[in-house]
Amino acid sequence: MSLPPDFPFAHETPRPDRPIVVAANRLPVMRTEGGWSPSPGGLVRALLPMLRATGGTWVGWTGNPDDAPDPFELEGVDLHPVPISAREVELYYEGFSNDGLWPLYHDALRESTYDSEQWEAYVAVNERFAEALADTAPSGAIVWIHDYQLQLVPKMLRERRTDLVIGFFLHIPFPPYELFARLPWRTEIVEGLLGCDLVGFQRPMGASNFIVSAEQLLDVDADEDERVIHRPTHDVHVGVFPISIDVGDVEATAAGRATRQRMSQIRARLGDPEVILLGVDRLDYTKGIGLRLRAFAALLASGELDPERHVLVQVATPTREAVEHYQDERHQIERLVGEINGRYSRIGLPVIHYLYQTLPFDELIALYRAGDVMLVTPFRDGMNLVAKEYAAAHIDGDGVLVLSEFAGAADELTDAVLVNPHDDRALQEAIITAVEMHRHERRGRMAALRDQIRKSDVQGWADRFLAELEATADAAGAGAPASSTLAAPGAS
Ligand code: GDG
Repeated sequence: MSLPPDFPFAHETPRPDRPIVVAANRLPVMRTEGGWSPSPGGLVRALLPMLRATGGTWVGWTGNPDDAPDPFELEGVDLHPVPISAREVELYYEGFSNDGLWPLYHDALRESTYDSEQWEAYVAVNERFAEALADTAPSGAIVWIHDYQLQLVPKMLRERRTDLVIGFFLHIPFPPYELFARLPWRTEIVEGLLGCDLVGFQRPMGASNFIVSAEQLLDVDADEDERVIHRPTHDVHVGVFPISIDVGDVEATAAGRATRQRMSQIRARLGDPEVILLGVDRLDYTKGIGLRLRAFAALLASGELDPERHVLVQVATPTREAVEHYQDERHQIERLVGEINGRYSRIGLPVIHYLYQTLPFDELIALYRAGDVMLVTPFRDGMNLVAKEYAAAHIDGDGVLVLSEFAGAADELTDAVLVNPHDDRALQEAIITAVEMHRHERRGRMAALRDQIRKSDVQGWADRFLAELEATADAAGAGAPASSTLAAPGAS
């Protein structure tokens, strides 16, 4: 069973003794002029130091098609590139992962493509990851596999290496069986994940959806209360591990002089409005950007918001630009921004400031600090780290978070203004509640949000997952080199 959410975090959770190998679609690095440097993002910041401390390895793709450099070391961590061809990027990544699984796992918000050529590429790339892991993982190591692109790897790896302890974390929601059942390869996906010792989800709902799917499709023996699925060869534990952010890093950046100055400059550049509303999202149809823009426009039309006093800044980070649903979404949003600005802006003072750009982290934090009301309104989201970053950045103790009930973050951030974004009027009311909220209430809610976020940062999340994974393996007596012929690294 999973540990309670208030389980002691970070430094209080002992690190596993075994070597750790992480597998994710992407390696945690970007190519720079001088070679490689760590990619930005909380997951990388949480996992790299831990891998360094345990002499660990990361297996993944460089992000460039047909790019297969030899394994190399970065800051004490071994990186093993897995090559993916341009055609496989189209079929496995843009196709099966992002045009098949992604919409299906997000409430089927868009039609999924189910294409057997894409599926075959998904299988082939998952095989390649399993091979790379089987070749590199030291005997008895913990292997932690991440996300929907690699759901077949646990089973493929267990077939090759019975000595390993295998964990998987799904960063996005796991859908209810009624939706999951649409997937032509639903049984293969569930069997893939059942190769794990521990499968982790963001929310309790994801964990129970997965157990129900396993029961429906494979007639497994499952204990739903204890969250264990019994297999002939091993037990599969299912847990809930809400991911978080590097709170210290966000707070430190937010407290810097440069950030304070930039925040004042941003306010001035926006024409010193009374209230700055803010949205920060990858430009993804799951994030509810259009819906938020329409709510803003309706409030301007009704006079409840005033373009002279209220402005909206929307950062929409480019993402998956080759996938048609994303191109459509971008066109719709940009048309809406144009329409609303055309109607309500004044010379030199647009009512919506729209940035289709990836901003530097410091600039993002300055924007969070400048934002009086943060709008996080996804139709469905595994967690949503932007909501947590906004609260962590508000070291001034002020600011209001409007948060969709359909984001995983809503389970923890109950002091946000929670809203059902499918309900137009409710969303408009939530925005007005946030804009008009009395300072005393704003500060009370923000203090509660910040307390909650500080209780669980990303390092604690990783430590807790790994501690539970190791505990399940120890309980099962795993870790001795396997008696089969496939035990040793490189043997497969
Ligand atoms: C998936 C799940 C889950 C955004 N724009 C810029 C920028 N960002 C950063 C944010 C934040 C991250 O990207 C986005 O994280 P989210 O959690 O909001 O969303 P997804 O990308 O969909 O992530 C999600 C997450 O995995 C983790 O498990 O929470 O539910 O969908 O950190 O700050 N960063 C910079 N410039 C930008 O313009 N530097």
